[in-house]
Amino acid sequence: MSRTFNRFIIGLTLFGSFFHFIAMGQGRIVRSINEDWRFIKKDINWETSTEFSTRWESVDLPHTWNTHDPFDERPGYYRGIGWYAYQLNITQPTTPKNYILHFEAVNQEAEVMLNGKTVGKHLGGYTAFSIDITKHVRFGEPNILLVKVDNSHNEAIPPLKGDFNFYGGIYRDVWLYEVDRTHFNFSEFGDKGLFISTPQVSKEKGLITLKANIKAHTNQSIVIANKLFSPSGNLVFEDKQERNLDQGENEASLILPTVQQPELWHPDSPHLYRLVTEIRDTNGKILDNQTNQVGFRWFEFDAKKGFFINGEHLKLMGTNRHQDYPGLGNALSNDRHVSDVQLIKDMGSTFFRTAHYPQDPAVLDQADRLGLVVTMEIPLDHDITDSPEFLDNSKRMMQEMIRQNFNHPSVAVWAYMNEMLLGRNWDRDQALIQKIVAQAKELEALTRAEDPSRFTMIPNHGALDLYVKSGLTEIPMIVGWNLYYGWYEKDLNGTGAFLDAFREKVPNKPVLITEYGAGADPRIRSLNPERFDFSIEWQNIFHQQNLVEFMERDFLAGAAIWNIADFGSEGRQDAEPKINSKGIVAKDRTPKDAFYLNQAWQSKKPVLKIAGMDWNKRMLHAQQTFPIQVFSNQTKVKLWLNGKSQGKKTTEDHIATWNVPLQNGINTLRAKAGSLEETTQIEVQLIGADNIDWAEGLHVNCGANFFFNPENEPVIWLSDEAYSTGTFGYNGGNEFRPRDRGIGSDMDVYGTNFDPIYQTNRVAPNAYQFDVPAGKYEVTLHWAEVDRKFENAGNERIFNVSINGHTYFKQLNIAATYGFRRAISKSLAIETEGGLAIDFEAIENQPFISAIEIRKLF
Ligand code: GCB
Repeated sequence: MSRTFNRFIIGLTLFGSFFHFIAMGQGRIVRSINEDWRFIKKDINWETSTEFSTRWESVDLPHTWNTHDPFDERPGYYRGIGWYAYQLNITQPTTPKNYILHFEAVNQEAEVMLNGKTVGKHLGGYTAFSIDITKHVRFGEPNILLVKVDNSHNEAIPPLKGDFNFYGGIYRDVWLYEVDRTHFNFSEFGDKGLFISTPQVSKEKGLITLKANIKAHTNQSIVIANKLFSPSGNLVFEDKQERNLDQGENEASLILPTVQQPELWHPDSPHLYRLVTEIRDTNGKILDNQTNQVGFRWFEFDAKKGFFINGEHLKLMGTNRHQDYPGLGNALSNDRHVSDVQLIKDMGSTFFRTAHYPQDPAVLDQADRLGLVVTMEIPLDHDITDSPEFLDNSKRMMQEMIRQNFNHPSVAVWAYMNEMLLGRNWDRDQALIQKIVAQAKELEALTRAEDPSRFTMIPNHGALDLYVKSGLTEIPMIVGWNLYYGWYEKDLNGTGAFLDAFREKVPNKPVLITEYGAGADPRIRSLNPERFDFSIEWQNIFHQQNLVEFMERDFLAGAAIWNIADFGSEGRQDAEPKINSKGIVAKDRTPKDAFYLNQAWQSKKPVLKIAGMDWNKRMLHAQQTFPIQVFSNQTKVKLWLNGKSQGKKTTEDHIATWNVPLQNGINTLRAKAGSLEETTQIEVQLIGADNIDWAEGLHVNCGANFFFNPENEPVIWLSDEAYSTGTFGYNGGNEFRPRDRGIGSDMDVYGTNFDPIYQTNRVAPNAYQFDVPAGKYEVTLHWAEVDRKFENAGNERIFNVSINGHTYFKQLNIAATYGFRRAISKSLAIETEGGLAIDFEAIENQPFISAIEIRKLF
């Protein structure tokens, strides 16, 4: 042992535990090695490094080093090298054993060293890999396991791009297997050496076939014993088949006894059988064993009629799912994975897509248990590299994904390539498009060869003609479309027409909507929702319209919402920068309205939910009535406001709407449909002539059509309003609409977490008028220059601002003085005999204002 190594061991002896494996012929022993690792976020030369003991932090797996840096205001996050160390102690077994390390996923390149020797490497961040370390294990003394992890951009490894964070680290579980020297092979594809198929299933009969890959220590005879237990735990059959093995790897195919009248796996009744498979020696001693769940079901996708399971039609309605949680990055516990899948089920869904990569084994186990049909894909997102390495890596990922997840009854579709033609143009990019098509063909052929029992799919973005022309729509068995009509595309009603056009152009391919979604920031609410305002209410409108279009089309096999939960995406600059807010639940999994709306459409259980339940503190501009919606799958719903009936309504496409006279103070809303009942309380403050509490303060989000309620803040920012006597409002000017897609800027505004205040502006107002009584006021004016037209020196906006005739800001030049996209606030103490008039006078270009706060001091 080298000196360096000794020193390293000394540095690490505080952690690690001894594994006492007791060999009793009971088969394999499987243990996690997640606790008490050491980690350093930089590259080291481990042979010469002196930092082992002092500078490494103690971490548990799952772990990522990017929990926070993708979310700060600095562009980028650490994509580089990190090192992990673990001290593995293994006692000498009584009979020789093999030791296999199994990493569920490491993002994205891993080099594993044991006792100073490289024992394995793996490329790709979303699939598992196994390493047989037997030869390198030292019994009874510390074994030093080092893992070098690199999440740098690598042209040869998908994904090259993507609207999600490529968090680096050992972010899923690591396991140590102790097995007999003859065992199910842990192949180079990260699988467990046993592939279960159900090639014949009907209501009458179910047939299970097995392909076992067994590594034999020597030429020997073995028995493969299978026990199948029914969903209720009764033994269905016991089967034993003898095989002669040659030393090394052996393939064994087995046909198991037919199961009569199998209990079928279906979203409504996900019956799972348990199959215990053992390798025994001829004396009956168990050498190795594994247990798998088996589901008897059959799937069909039809271009005209959609999806069928076990011969029954089922519209696959569900969501997409990313592995992402605030403060954890991608390093979620199995409990969190499981509860996300539960959430999908709770919504009444029957389906989800693991976009854009294979996910944790816990996800698929839960999908099997809950009866959710899954489409799973490799992370080939938006771009390829035209290189043999890239294609080889993609193919390898595909094989790994398929072999590792083969036994899950929930998986119906294997997919690869997401939106490959986004931003491409046939005339300009024809050569590249053809290369993409060529890679697609190879992946398709490989997938069909690996698993003829499932379907293949490519999800595309909405450029119908381009995909058809390229030939990409002809390659997979199912075509997926990511459609954002009413979000990226203006036309809210466009989805149906798109689908019809596709059906006409490509009549023979089954079709799934693989994504549809609209961003919604739970802090933003609107009575006049519009596309791209990030209001909860626009998300509802978007979902409602799309759901109507989907249900009208029988040929559509199903649709998956983008996304079940909000997730981190460092490049995004939406209302909450760095977050993709198209989730129907928030980052912390609090449901948004759209969750309940979808539940009303999808669930077979009775649903009744008053929309906006979590918008329970409202400051509203006084008006006669306000809309209240109830989402329900019941036909008739009755509503009461403060004990007074508002009448019974028939739900239309699962929504009933009333206009109700909300009052100042607490409003109690009660909805009832049959025996279902829901009550909610909303505290309302109506802002009207002469009833403004100026001492409490008034906050106006200039240029905004929405209310902004920052979390844990006592403040509600009001939408912008034209002036009316006795209240407040603007006089002249326009909302800042820099893009054709909607209100406000798409920019991360620095120096604030309240970006929606600064992303929207009122441009060229003549004045804002506040009809305050006499007194002393604090007036705070907010600005951020977020209009790219005025970013550069020489073309800035310069203006004066006066209040009640006095010019407080002369030649104000926000961009030049404070910088572009930087939030600033200026407070003034002002005395008035009554009224505050804030006037804007242009000097260069048009003046603007982001927000105004008025608070009476005395
Ligand atoms: C897409 C992508 C997905 C994005 C989504 C969005 O089409 O497939 O990765 O996150 O759109 O929100 O823009």
